[in-house]
Amino acid sequence: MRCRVGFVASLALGLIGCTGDAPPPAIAEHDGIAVSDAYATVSAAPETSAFYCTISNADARPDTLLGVESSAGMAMLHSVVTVDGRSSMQSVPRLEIPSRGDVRLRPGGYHVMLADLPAPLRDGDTVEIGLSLVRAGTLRFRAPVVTYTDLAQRLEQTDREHR
Ligand SMILES: [Cu+2]
Repeated sequence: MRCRVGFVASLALGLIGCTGDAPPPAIAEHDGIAVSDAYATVSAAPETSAFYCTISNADARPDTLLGVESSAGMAMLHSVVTVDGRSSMQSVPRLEIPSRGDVRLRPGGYHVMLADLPAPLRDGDTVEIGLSLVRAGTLRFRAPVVTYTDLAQRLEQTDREHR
């Protein structure tokens, strides 16, 4: 068990309990593929935002993410590439989710770009996201919109507990 701080207190308060090595709770699950840590961020520019999550594969076979859809604007899978100290975003046509492994969409790496938003995303909003995979099909779920500070804290917490 990796949790050191306030196990009993957390349980008593109904906060995030210590889960040891268990994966974070999935908000969508099908055919071995599970989505957790799903958050969209408050729009930094009026018409764009980003979505992050963890995609886990409990199956012995890999799967492939082929497409993303969103109730808010147009969704595109991107990665960040750095060449000569300069970072830019690149479109990613397909992303393999390894067998018995996971892919983490995180700031500075893979992310879903939300563009052409009809209105800026605000703290407390919810977006509907669909992830289409070759084997598992399309997983649809809702993700809360949080500030970048909140996002960083939440992801840091789960990544620390589930390395
Ligand atoms: Cu992007």
